[in-house]
Amino acid sequence: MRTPIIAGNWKMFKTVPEATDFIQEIKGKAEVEGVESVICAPFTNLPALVEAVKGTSIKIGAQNLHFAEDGAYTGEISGRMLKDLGVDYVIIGHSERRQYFAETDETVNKKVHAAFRNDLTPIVCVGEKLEEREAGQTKEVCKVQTEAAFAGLAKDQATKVVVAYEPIWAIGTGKSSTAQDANEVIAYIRTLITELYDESTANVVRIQYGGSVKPENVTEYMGQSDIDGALVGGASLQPASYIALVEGAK
Ligand code: G2H
Repeated sequence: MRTPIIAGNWKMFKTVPEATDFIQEIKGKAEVEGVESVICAPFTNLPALVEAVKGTSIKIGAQNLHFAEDGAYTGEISGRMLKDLGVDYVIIGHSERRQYFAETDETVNKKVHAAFRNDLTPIVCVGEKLEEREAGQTKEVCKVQTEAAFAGLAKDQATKVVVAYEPIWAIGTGKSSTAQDANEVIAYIRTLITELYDESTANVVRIQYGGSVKPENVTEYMGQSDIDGALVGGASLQPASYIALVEGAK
């Protein structure tokens, strides 16, 4: 009922030629019926990538946006600018942005609204730090972040949000959450959406797992009842590995 979604988060990797070569290599391969495939690339790559994926089912996303449409915000990029390029998705509130760039639950929510104003699909990241997990606060942290992200969204907007549950201690560390643990938290996030809206809304919201996902473990995550895909960093940077991830999400 929910279409699985694999999103590669390239973070601050790849020049334009590297990015377009990658698309040439995955064309026709990282295109599996019934799986949505999204590459979230640095801003500089986006125009070339939108062009490179024309005629394929691969979608392009950004990794951030500013919450205003335009204005005196040196160095920032707005949703209006992304839409103008032909971008479809945007990652919002990744833990690296929360940690290094002072992103807060409030700015995440403003950015989610900015995404919808510009007809972009937000991939909203939530997840706990290691000390929060060890203190038994995983669900509480996810609740606060999820409720803040969805604040003020109408039901039809809420159904389109993609949530990425990324326990911070599992990001880029090689330590992944077990599929069962990730599923338990993701099922909990779904109950939060039921409380905020209703069951039919919660049943269509796609919730990904993220944190050291690779071709070797993607099928285990995808086999869980509530996990609808993966947000993948390191393992999305090589064409063969990315293709295997999309195939593994079938
Ligand atoms: C988490 C993830 C991508 P990685 O940041 O969002 O990265 O797969 O390298 O842990």
